[in-house]
Amino acid sequence: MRHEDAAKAAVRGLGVETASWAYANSGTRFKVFPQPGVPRDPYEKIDDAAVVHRLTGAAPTVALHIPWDEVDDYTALAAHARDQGVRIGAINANVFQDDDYKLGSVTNPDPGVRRKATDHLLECIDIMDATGSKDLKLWFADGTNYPGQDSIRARQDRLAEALAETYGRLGADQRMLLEYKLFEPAFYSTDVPDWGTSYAHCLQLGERAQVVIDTGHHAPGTNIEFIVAFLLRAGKLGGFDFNSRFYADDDLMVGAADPFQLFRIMHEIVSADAHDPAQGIAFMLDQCHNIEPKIPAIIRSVLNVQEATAKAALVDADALAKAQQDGDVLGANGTLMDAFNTDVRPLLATMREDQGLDPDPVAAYERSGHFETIRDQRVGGEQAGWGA
Ligand code: AOS
Ligand code: ZN
Ligand code: ZN
Repeated sequence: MRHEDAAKAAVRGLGVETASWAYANSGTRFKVFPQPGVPRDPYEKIDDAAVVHRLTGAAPTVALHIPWDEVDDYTALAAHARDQGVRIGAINANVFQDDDYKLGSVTNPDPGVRRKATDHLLECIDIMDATGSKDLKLWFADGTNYPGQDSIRARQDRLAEALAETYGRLGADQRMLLEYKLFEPAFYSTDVPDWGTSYAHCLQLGERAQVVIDTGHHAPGTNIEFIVAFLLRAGKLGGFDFNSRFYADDDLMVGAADPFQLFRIMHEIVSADAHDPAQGIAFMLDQCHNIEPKIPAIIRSVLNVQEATAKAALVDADALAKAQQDGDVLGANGTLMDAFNTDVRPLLATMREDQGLDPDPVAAYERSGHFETIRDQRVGGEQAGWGA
């Protein structure tokens, strides 16, 4: 197969999961700037996700967040998604927005609070059963602010206990995806601060527990592609929360701050054939569009992931392997850079035309009239729950 055809095939197979909360209003701790036309309920978030999928052909699933997306009937919500041509992706648990969780959720020193938090995780699995979701995504805000505040070791024991109970409730075809984050909201110690901690817990839990890499959750300068390579080799990479950052957990559009980093990550993925949907890696967006229009920003993000994937698939693997074997440092690096420096936009435009899509999905959205419709129909849209 020609390299261009291989690149098109790699991109065509890749599904990017969008997040329900990215369609809703969001902001920083300082201010939420409401936008016209944002969804008023989970059904309308799914409608917007379906628009992104229809225009890109590449966003077949949408992640939910409980309780931000709480509804009476989850089976009906999943049926609505199917009618719109998308499916429910990961169920994101929320054990960080309740007064009881001031000192932690599943690692709280109070057993009653731990029970409440674990019950919420179990409830999320009920929702997975009802919606057909395969992934339970866990991010814990748990940690401490001051040395001596609590026992770091005891908190690990409590975490392991809650994870084990939750893991035991998973169905045979369901996974637990454990996310890590360096800091925030805890500032002294975080209970799942890094991939090593997440990996160790997942290893102990079993095969269906895997690590999620949120690209914004590392110290500056961290080599994220190393983490990708390590976890892939160990069979422990469950997926990504893609976004980009300039400082900390900025949740900006993936590929906006550092497209080269995204390319390096996708190079590790493509060189291990992990972009193949059969490998089960979830390519999710975890972003907030605070000042830019949301749907076009999400479309742009999907395209950014596609571009990085196409470039990664254009790497001349034979030439790279030979240069690496020969110890040809400049040759190997040059092979990688040739692919990164290729403008893949024309190639992706023809791929979309082959798929019967508009070659420019952002422009197609602007022309579609969707924004004008939702602006007029939806009054009083939702706040995601973030940055309130
Ligand atoms: C928090 O920083 C994490 O990135 C979470 O993945 C996510 O933003 C939150 O749980 C929304 O679901
Ligand atoms: Zn995340
Ligand atoms: Zn985050």
